[in-house]
This record gives sequence, structure tokens and C-alpha cells, in this order.
Amino acid sequence: MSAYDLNDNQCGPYGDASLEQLAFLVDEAARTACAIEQLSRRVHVTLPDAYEIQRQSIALRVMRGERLTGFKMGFTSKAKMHQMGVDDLIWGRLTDAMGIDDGGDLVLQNYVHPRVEPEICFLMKKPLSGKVTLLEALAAVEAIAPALEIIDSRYEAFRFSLQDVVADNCSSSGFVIGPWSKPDMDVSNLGMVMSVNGRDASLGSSAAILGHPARSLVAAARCLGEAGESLLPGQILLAGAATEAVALQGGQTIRLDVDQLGSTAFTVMAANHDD
Ligand code: OOG
Ligand code: MG
Repeated sequence: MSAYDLNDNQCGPYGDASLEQLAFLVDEAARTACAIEQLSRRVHVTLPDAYEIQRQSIALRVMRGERLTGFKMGFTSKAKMHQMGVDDLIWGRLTDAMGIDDGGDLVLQNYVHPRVEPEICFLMKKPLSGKVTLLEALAAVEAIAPALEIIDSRYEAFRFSLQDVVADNCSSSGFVIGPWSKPDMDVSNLGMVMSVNGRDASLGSSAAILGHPARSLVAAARCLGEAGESLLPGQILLAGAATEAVALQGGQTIRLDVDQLGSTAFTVMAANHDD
């Protein structure tokens, strides 16, 4: 059977669908930009199962030639928890294919219903995994940059349970990274302004990210350690959005300005007439 048949399958806690088939399902949805029904509406998926589905779905990308370039944290700010109705920290994986050049273009057709959110990005110089202090986390950082994350839930109406969003790689679908600064900068409370076509769309502070974005690094080390993974030198971590995400539409230029760190931007290519 194909993974799609699970919708009609009522037997057993997962019907006939294996975690491997569910991984295929979320990967296909991302690859073809085609929304699917929430897994939790049809099958019982535990949180460890959801992380295993995520792991296997990213393994499919790697098999197609993508390279793991780092990780992202989600729901590290109250604004995001409130917007999505989920209040647990989550983490996902980033690949090189998700990267968009600073100042580059996003092609709307490649996404289901993308949104953008303002973030801080860390570049690692030392491995980090397990229980670490804030100072240890900061000492493992090579550089810090302003970043925009493009999230695109593969579920209909951008609605999901905790397990659904984790299985769907925490909605990760793209990121744009601005100029790198030295890691000795105090990033605990920097003003962040995200604008759409020159108009302010959301205003926040890096302090909204767990009180200090480096706390997201501490949380990432702990979560990854529990999963037997680590942040490796040369990899990046997106610390999580400081404000709510904003829906993307063709023709928009999105720009993020972070005090002292500088800015980053991208443009959403307008959709074709027949879309
Ligand atoms: C889940 C991803 C959350 C963040 O920065 O909080 C996230 C979602 O909102 O779809 O990336
Ligand atoms: Mg995010």
C-alpha cells in the first residue's frame, strides 16, 4: 500500500502505516508542496515516534543529495506559542537546500502557505550536546547573525498538534542569514524589526527568545543530546522566532533589521496567473 492509504485504514494504533510510510508522506508533501491532513487525525503518534518520522523524512532528503547544515528550535517565544497554540520547545533539522541567499528570491510555488519570522542564528565553532551552561554554549559559538526563517506547515490550514509539527520537521522550509558578527557581542536584548515592502510588520526583541537567544542554544544542546545528536562545528542553529510569523504573498520584500547585528532580506516572486 502507499502511505496515502492510511486514511482509510482503521486497524491497529497506526493502521497499516509504518513510521517509514509516515516519513514518506510528510516528505512527499514537502517535496510537492501539497498539503496533507494532520497525522494525529488518523493515527496515534507518540512524541518519540514523531521525532523518528522527522529523522527518517530528513534522511530521504539526504538520500536525494541534500546536506544537513544545522538545526532549528521552535516555540522559544511566548508570541509563537500563543500564535500556534503549542507550548513545548521543539527542534528540527536544516539542510543546505533550504537556504536562500541574503537578498535573494523565494519562489512561492515551491511552498504550501509559507510564513516568515524573525530569528537569531548561531554558527558553531565547537561541538555542543547535552547539559551545558549559558557560558559554555556561548563559548562554542563562532559567529551570530540576524536571520529570517520561512516556515511552511505541510498540514492543511497550517494547523497541527505537537506530534504533527515535530513529524513535519517543525515546519522548516527555508532560511535567509544576514552578516555574521563576532560572538562577543551581547545579544540578550537587541531590537528586531521585520518589515514588508518597507512597512514595519512586527517589532520585537531578542530577549523574547527564552529571555536570551543563547538559552535556545542551551535547550538545543539538551534536546539534541537526548536524541543522540550534537551541534557540530560549522553547523548553524536558528534560535526560534522573536515574534509571530507573517504570511507571505507574491511581490513582497521582507527585511529584518536587528540592532547591532545588521539586516537581511529576500523577495517573494509573484505567482503565475494560472496559479
Ligand atoms: C512551528 C515552528 C516554530 C519558531 O521559531 O517558533 C518555529 C510553526 O510555527 O509552524 O519555527
Ligand atoms: Mg522558527
